[in-house]
Amino acid sequence: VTLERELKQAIKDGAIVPHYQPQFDTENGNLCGLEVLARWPVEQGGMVSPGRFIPLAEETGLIHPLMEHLVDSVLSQISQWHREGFLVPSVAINVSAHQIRHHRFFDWLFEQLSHYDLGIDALTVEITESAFLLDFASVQSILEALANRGVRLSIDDFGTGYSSLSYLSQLPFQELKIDRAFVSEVDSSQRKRAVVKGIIELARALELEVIAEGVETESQLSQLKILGCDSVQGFHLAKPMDGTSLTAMLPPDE
Ligand code: G
Ligand code: G
Ligand code: G
Ligand code: MN
Ligand code: NA
Repeated sequence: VTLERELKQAIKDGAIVPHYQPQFDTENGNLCGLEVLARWPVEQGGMVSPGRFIPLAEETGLIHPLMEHLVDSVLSQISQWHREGFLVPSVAINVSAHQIRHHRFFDWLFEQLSHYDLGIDALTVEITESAFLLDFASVQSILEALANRGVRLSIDDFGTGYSSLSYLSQLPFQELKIDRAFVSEVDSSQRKRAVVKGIIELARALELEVIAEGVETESQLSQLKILGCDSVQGFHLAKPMDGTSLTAMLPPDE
């Protein structure tokens, strides 16, 4: 109850802030995307883990004001970067299974994009694979409506959802994110490597771009390049950082 009250207050105070983790093109090493990760800094340089407050926010319905606050900060940051002359790659936001059923969130999102004079291509929406386990038909129709409006959809944590692969061909994703559980052993386990290879082949057959998350070593990175992964994200390349630090990584928009 205390943490819930503190979370509510933190949302109200704007104390939960977006951090951005860079994503890199494996072919040329260029920055090709950013993933927004919510951070709740507390006194003495500490952080409340999102692994704690995101599930709490979902249980209590606070995920709605939390995400509205976060996305508003992100759009404001993107539009500031544009004004400063930077080229900003697509920025991925995590949308939970809970929230995706909440139609108002997307209506609100489209309004905010036009408020900030940003195109829909400014954002990518990441949806975790387990979101489809609940109610495939309704998630499918929501995703189709979003895709029809031009939203770039990415399937997050791929490989962990224990769901049938047949759904993948029935959903309008543009990108597949290989879960770090596979990435962490891509260079040490033949079996994990075979799984990653299979996921990439599947993605190719379905014309999806493939990103690997949780890349922590040079050896993982080189295996992923050999296997043909399009892009990579992980501590080895860059950690999530606040908007000010991220600015230094953006190229000029020429
Ligand atoms: O940043 P970190 O890996 O600690 O995040 C832990 C979990 O919290 C991850 O599953 C991540 O997807 C989730 N998470 C982080 N930021 C957000 C957010 O803004 N919205 C949602 N729905 N989940 C988030
Ligand atoms: O669930 P989702 O994939 O959105 O969560 C991303 C989470 O992974 C974030 O909490 C982020 O901080 C974390 N993360 C990012 N890069 C790495 C990495 O290289 N290794 C590990 N272990 N976690 C990472
Ligand atoms: O060299 P530069 O500062 O632009 O690199 C930014 C980040 O990209 C660094 O963290 C670096 O490790 C990573 N990086 C450098 N070369 C490559 C590459 O060939 N492929 C990928 N995916 N990342 C790279
Ligand atoms: Mn994610
Ligand atoms: Na993930």
